Amino acid sequence: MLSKHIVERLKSIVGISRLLLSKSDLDRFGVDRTTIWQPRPCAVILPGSVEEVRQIVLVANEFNLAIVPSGGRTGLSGGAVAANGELVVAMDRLNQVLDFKPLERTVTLGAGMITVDLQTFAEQHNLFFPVDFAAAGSSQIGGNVATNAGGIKVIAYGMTRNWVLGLKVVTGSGELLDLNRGLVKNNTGYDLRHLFIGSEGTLGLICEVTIQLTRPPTESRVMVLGVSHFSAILKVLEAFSAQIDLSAFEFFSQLALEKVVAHTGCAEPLDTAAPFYALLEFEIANQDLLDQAMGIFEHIVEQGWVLDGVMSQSLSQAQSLWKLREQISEALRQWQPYKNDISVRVSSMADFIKEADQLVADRYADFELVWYGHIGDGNLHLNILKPEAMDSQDFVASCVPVSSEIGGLVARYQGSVSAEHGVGLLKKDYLHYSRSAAEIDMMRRIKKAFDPKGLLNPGKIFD
Ligand code: S2G
Ligand code: ZN
Repeated sequence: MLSKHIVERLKSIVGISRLLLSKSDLDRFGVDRTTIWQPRPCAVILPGSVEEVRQIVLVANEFNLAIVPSGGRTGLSGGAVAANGELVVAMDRLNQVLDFKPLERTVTLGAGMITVDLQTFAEQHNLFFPVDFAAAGSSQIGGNVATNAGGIKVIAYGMTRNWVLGLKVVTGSGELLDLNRGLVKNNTGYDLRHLFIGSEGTLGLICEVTIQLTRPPTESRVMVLGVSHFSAILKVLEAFSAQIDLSAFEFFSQLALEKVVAHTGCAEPLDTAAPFYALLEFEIANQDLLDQAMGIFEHIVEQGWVLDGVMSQSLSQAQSLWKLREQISEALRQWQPYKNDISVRVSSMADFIKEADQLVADRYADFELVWYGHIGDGNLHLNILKPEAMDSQDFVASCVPVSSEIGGLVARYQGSVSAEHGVGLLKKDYLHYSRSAAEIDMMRRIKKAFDPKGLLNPGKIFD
């Protein structure tokens, strides 16, 4: 509970209507898309400028008040959970386009801009922001930077990190840093912006972002292929990527498709069901590329890797096919899935999948498992569905030991226990499978430099 004095101090910065104290606001702003932790922030504050963010952080330092930075709260690892009386600093009001430089194809915007609004702004200026994922309609660009968001186009465009040319951040001690300021070339010591990208709000509050945009893709085609077995997916990836620059290479299991069809009413993509499906997208600059793609398709069918397939003939058909992949997460929500978001090097994927599939089939014999994800960049999502009648806490408790075994397997492949969703609270106990004790100690020392009192998102990533 905040003291009256602190409430007055905070109200004097943002104005009375921008300090929220009602239970409904605390519940709404105090949690992300995880369902494990109860939201218990002391208050929610919505600054209207970078200077107001700085003033809030200075007050927090004066009273040792912990802060949880908040964007769209679409995270899946508890990175935006405020369960211990923290002050939630919500960036929603910092949502304007501040500067657009057509010659550079760069745009500077407030951290609170919704991702899809940036995508739309780019399209309106015949440009393209190439980071895309299911939650883009409600996530904020500041949160995308803080979690180095990935999504469905990483195979061609990389993660959010690749598109950040400048950051204005307020550190945990209230210092304002204006990093890189949109420069393409700048070799003047450590590039501090890259420490903040992916830091999950533990080093500073991201207030403004300068983004590099790029040319829009030419006309593209989407294919959905029915694949005969898990490891054949990698054969299909090899066959296409040897000849064609892919914009996306996703996969999902038959069970994922069944859940999406039931949830959305979408039509099945193929007449014949298959154990797995590959969804790939590529630009067709000319007819030769289209012929090449058809030639590859005939080859992978002859090899027995693919049973059937469909290629989009229009933008709306491409969007319908993408919907089968993009709706998976939403379609699974009702089962409160326990999520594994893992990655290994693409060249190790075939061996890794064999071992992982065997491990989880044995250890999760009684649960429904849904495999899907961005297999083209080495990222697998494994969702364990909670049986309807099972208590949530018991379910999570039964998944934890298996997650440790999966973590051990990931470690053996020198992979990541959090490919794109971040560590937050959910993956803290598994961090050591992917980061050495020396690295984690170094991260603690870096945090000490930027947030000496440990006020920013305490308990996230590591203690
Ligand atoms: C995806 C979305 C989050 C989830 O669909 O690629 O990253 O539910 C996921 O796993
Ligand atoms: Zn994903």
